[in-house]
Amino acid sequence: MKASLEIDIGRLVREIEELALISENQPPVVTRVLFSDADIKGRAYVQKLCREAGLKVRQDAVGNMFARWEGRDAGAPAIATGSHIDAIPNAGKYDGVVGVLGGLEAIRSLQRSGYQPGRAIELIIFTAEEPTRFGIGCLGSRMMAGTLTAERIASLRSSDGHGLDFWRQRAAVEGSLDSVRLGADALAGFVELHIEQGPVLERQKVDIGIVEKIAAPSSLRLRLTGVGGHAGAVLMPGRRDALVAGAEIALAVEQAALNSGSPDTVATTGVFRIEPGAINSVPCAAHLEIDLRDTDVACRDIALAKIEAAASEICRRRGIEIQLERLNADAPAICDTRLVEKVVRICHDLKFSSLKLISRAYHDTLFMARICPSAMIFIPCRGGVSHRPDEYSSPEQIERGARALGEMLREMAG
Ligand code: HGY
Ligand code: MN
Ligand code: MN
Repeated sequence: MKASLEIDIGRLVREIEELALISENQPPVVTRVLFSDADIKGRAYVQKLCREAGLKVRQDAVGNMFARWEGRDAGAPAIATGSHIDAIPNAGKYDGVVGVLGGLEAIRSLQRSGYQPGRAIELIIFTAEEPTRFGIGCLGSRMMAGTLTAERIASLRSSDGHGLDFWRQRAAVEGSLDSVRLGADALAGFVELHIEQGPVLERQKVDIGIVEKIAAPSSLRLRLTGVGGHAGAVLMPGRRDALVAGAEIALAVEQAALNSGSPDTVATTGVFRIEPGAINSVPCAAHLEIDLRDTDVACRDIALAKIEAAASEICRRRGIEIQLERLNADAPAICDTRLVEKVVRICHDLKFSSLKLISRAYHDTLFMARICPSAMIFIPCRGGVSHRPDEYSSPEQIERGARALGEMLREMAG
């Protein structure tokens, strides 16, 4: 019987707390948007920890970081784990970070046990899992999977109008972008540790979630242009108020999800900016970003078409000009059944209760599953809360996740 792995949970929790202090906001609020000063500092912090663990660190042309533990079988494709450290505005400490620092601690616990991997083991810190910078999530893993054309990459714009090259230069990330794509046999397998970002595991008092499927995400960006003017002088008939048109669209978004016929359809108008934003000035423009998902891609696509049709009809009726951009509409990911069964058995051996479930949040595994057999290990988070400063998983929950991950890596690396 293999010696069971010892996770240094004290150290892991300290590192999670230290990384949480690297934020664009005051603690406990974490914000670390792609290639911001906080993101750049956070990346340097994690790279330092990886080097201290004796891992060889490299970075690709879009900033995906790879920390590698060489295997005995140098020619064999590596296996990998990892997640992200970028964080949306007003976020918590654990989303993504548990998979990065928990992945590093899983590797260190294997090193301490005297284990020598057959295949190399890579810890991947993905670029821009969050959509905040460019409106599209999983930018780094999408490009590793080769799902974005050169034109699409060139068209990426942050809200202040800058393209990807501006942000890469800011972060001293260089290289040709078409070198990011991984070859079909680059990796033999991938497994990501992540907080559930939902209430199921806590409600059912289960230690470990084993993801079978990741829901199908899509997002829209709308630019509405009306006619501004003096709030006192412009009478109501014939107004072309961009905010009110946007508000009607946001209600149509909610209706499309409520009336989709599927309890798994979720739709959110998460960004709604107006111009000029003065109390006594009729809004002349509105910028909306809409997030729509479902576990069933056909259902998602019906709701997506409904939202696009409603937005056009509302703007036509209100005399508002609309620019509508579909940023992404991705297929769901199915996790590899053999890896799923491995996690089931590892949990059994470790005496952790486990439950197979669907991930309603998307993750880099959504795209890694297009490159190699992939799986996800979830741990509970308090109240299912995430993308909020009060996001929380206990040291015991994190330790169980890291131990299950460590055993998984040991099996996958042979
Ligand atoms: O939005 C998501 O599902 C992920 O947390 N970025
Ligand atoms: Mn997130
Ligand atoms: Mn995440």
